[in-house]
Amino acid sequence: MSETPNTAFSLEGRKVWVAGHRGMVGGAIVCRLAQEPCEIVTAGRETVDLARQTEVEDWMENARPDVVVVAAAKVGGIGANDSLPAEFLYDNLMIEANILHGAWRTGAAKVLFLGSTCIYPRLAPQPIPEDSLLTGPLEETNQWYAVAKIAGVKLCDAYRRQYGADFISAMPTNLYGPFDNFSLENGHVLPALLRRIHEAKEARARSVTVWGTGKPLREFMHVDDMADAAVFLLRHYSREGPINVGTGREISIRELAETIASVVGFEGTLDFDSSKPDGTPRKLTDVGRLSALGWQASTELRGGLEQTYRWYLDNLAGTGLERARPAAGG
Ligand code: GFB
Repeated sequence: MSETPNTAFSLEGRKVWVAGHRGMVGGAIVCRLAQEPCEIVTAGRETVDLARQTEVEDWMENARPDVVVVAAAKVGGIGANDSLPAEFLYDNLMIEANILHGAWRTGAAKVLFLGSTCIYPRLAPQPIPEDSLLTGPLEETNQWYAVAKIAGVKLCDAYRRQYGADFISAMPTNLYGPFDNFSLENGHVLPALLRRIHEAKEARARSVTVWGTGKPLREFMHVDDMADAAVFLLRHYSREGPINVGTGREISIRELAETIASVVGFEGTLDFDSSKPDGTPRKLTDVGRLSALGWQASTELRGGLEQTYRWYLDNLAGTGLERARPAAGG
């Protein structure tokens, strides 16, 4: 299949439903779409519970969006994934199945489903090409989330094949930015460390704990880049299978913690708690397919961290809150 951009899809005059607009990713996509000549619709959890099929069907029947972005999901870091397997599998299966089936029933012209690079095998070749999907065992800690997201990719493919529906799936690398979940136990590594290191600085602590050995490698992308890629893909991409969205650059957890300490201004030491899981050893996406279409991430990690830390200081630090918006899913 060719990588030639399909520029046929226009957002002009379209009604675009961003499912999961209260989450970090959905919220950023809503902001990015505000620059486009389309109408944006959203529905909070009080209006529609995305895990309930009849509620989703009724809402979609009524709203009839032309375009659907599936950014709603139960998400979290390694701790949450490992300790809430039923929620990560069940909630994500229900949310994606209800929305994708509803989009087909109501004749949506385009659907973008968002997954995660944890769909790929734990020991996939690096950088990870899209065609390594289902070629090996998954990482144990987040297999539940991964299986649900693989099912979402396959649902998109199945509706494409059987009904000719223009459903696409994008797999973002580890994302961060404003409106992230800054929970110390359940958040992803970047917001959790940003908060822990900030609190250690405020408490004038001599050291701060970092989970695991610090050796795993991860790729971090600012959520505004993801939102820009989402709009680009809606316009220019139409084919089966996942497409990776990342920066193509990786950093160890140790280096991430050191960079955060420098941004925050924490001068103490880092203690690595190897009783906590490392997760997958390396997860660098092959972004060749997306680059060939003409899109690249633009936010450097250091600048993105500085902006996110400023946002954290302005919105959450000292409030006792872990997030500024209710969780995604609705
Ligand atoms: O973002 P994270 O939780 O998840 O990062 P994954 C986990 C890595 O960061 C492990 C280390 O190597 C941890 O040992 N780490 C260090 C910490 N300190 C901390 C901390 O305070 N909190 C956290 N959470 N980790 C996720 C999947 O995998 O990737 C999700 O679990 C999703 O489902 C996401 O797919 C993109 O990068 O391992």
